[in-house]
Amino acid sequence: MAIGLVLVALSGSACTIPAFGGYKGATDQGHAAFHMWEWSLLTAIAVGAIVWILIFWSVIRYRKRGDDLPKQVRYSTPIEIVYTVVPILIVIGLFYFTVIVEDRIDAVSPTPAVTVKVTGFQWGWRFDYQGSGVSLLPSPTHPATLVLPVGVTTRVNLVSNDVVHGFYIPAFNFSRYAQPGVTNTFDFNPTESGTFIGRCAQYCGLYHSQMLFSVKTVSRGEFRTWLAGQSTGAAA
Ligand SMILES: [Cu+2]
Repeated sequence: MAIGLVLVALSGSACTIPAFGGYKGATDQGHAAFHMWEWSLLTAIAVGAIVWILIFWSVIRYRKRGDDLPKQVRYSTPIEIVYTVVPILIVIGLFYFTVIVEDRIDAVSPTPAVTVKVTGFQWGWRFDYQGSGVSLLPSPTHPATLVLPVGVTTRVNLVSNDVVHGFYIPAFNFSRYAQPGVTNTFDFNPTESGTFIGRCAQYCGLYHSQMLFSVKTVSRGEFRTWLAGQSTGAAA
């Protein structure tokens, strides 16, 4: 099982390999999340570097050399203004870019090429391709595989049949609750073909750990052929 998961992880292309401690994202939305993470981390490194430099500089420059203490002051208005204003500007910047990126990730196209209803249930995932009659159900030994075309928009309508589940695709940098009575709607625009692991990210009961699924991204042509094959199977 573990070897299988490693193979699945390796079978994805370069973009599934973590960078900066995160996935680069195999969708447009996932790329946006990755760049947010990348720049937040670079900002944190820059702030950390400035703090460490200031610490070491003051430790070395003002170390005790005899009893001649430096000039003692109660406060320094310019420094206090700087260390109040600069963090506020950083927080405003992070907030601004977070809103921009979240809007990008949550944006839904009025004309998706494919619409899939994803249903979480105790304990598995069901994928219904709207307008084609194709339904993919897991078996105890074979989790279902969500097949998506690369380069076009797939709309996902996410629901739950029973309790709260977490629809999580690490390589897409994407996770969303599947909640009973609520439909969560979002789009995926896959940018590369590959096979990626999916998980339930919300502890949902006894067999939560078996709520696995796979995501396979294929070219548009391969997707059409696959869907037609599944439809014929469904009709038969
Ligand atoms: Cu679950």
